[in-house]
Amino acid sequence: MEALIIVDVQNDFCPGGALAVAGGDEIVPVINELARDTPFVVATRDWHPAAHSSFADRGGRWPVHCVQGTEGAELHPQLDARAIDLVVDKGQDADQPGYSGFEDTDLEQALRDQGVERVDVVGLALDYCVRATALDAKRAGFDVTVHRGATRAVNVEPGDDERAVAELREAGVTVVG
Ligand code: VGL
Ligand code: ZN
Repeated sequence: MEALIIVDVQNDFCPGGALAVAGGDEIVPVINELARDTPFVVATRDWHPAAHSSFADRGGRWPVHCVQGTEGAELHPQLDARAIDLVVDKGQDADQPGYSGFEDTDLEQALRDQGVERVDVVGLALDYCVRATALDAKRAGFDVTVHRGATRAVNVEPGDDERAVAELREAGVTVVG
């Protein structure tokens, strides 16, 4: 059994959003196509409390983004909601960045309950939450593939995307175009 994990395809990570990732919206049609071909589809949401340690106003590295219940935290409107079986909210602990969809969530249990063995990971951002989610999936024992063309990177430092891909491969994650 195979699952697709769509990581953080939310308004705040798309152009016009608080922490916009270049080309973040371009991956939506690609993801919708993958979702149609996958039996179990999970969408994660970065879902921070209004006061979060990763926010610049609290000394963190990111602008305020994906605050629970705001429009910026909603999934991108063009993402095919009918194809999504489960939404997993993460990043709710004010003291942790909460990059991985497996961190303090029941995602692993939900995948096990479905009999999932292989997971495909796509979404935003390649060098943060996609990276962390794919690495945790691999650590949990799933067979993991990242579809790079269905991701975009923040690239705070040039080359962060390539470093993320190298690290994923090193960990045994398959990265395809
Ligand atoms: C993310 C930075 C801060 C992500 C989330 O979804 O990749 N990046 N919070
Ligand atoms: Zn965040």
